[in-house]
Amino acid sequence: MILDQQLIEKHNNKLEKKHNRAFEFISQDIDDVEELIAKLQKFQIGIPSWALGTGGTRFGRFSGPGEPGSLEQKFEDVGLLHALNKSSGAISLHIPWDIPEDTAKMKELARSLNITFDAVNSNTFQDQPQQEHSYKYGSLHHVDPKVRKQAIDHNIEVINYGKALGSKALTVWLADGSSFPGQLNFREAFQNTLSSLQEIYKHLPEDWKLFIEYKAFEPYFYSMTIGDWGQSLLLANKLGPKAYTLVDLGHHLPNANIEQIVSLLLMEGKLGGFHFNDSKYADDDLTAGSIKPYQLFLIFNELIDGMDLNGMEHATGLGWMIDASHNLKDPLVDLLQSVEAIKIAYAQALLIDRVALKAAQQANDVVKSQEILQDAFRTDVRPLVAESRLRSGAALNPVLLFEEEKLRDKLIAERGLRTIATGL
Ligand SMILES: [Mn+2]
Repeated sequence: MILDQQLIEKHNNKLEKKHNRAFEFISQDIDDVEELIAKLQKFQIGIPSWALGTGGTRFGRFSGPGEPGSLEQKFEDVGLLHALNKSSGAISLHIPWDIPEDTAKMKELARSLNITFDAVNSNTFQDQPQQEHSYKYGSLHHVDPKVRKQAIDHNIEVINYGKALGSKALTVWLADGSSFPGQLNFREAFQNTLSSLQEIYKHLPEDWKLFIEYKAFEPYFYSMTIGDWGQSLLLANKLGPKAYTLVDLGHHLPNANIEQIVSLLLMEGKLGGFHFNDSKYADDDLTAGSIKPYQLFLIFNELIDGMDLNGMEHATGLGWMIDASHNLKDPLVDLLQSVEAIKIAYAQALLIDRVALKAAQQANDVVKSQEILQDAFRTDVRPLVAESRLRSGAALNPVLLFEEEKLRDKLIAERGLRTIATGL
């Protein structure tokens, strides 16, 4: 479905008066509001192809009506999101759930929808029907070289799809680990993983990045072979300059200080990408900012601080992507809410008085440091984010427009009630 631009204009006209009042009010206290708005306009968050259908849990999946039944329809959904918020201008493909058979046609479709290709993702955590060897006991870390070879070849195939589409990064997340003490020789598992990644790295084009994602537990419950940022960083350092660590917010043990991890990875020049989601317990796949918005803000504080120090462009310096697909909300509305929460946290972090914060830190002024951070966090920046959307030709309130115009009903009318998207 292609969104009629007139619907956005009609929606914006209705809300503009109230919005203008709110925007003028907040603008008075911001030194360079134009620069801030320009940064917000540029900031794009990639949408994963597997988040466009309702996510399941290990107990079941309750698919919603009108889900995208093909890769083309997934592209259209991302195009729809991007038309609504002008902040979701990229799609991240997961192979083999979403194989672009005709890459020229898919590129053309993406171009027509004004979206680009984010990192491509390999999948060696499930067995596919025609596959020779099983990944039951892991993939790149496997004790059997034949299994490792199969997993390496799959990753090279994913790179080739990405090359044809115009992606610039491969994300590797491994479900390799063990569930019982004694099952694995940790050292050999790590060394096998390293040598497998070295093979994949050889096939990475010069201008590509390899993102190594870690996860503390699940699907294995005793050890994960790339279980934390230390193990990921170790691999990235051994692989070379094109390899980076990728931080997924849901992949840590409870109460981990993710902002500190982000800070140190940026210091080492080894933070490559980011997967946004939120959680109460672990990898809950909930909407970004729905449970711990202050943590999200503190992470953006470190991201901006570290990126500015390294002279990195906020919008393009790291791979920004949502990785969440839960089982209750309409997936498109959920993604709109996630993008909004991410941009709110980014805008709040842009408001931090960094000179004053530095001075307070140097003076060991603990109270002042907290006041400076919380002053930014407690500022209602929604009019700034809305203004950036308005100037980009998007909707002032995308979630409201989606509901008012009954966009899901229109998708159901096009696709029917029973289409089911590929994914978890
Ligand atoms: Mn992830």
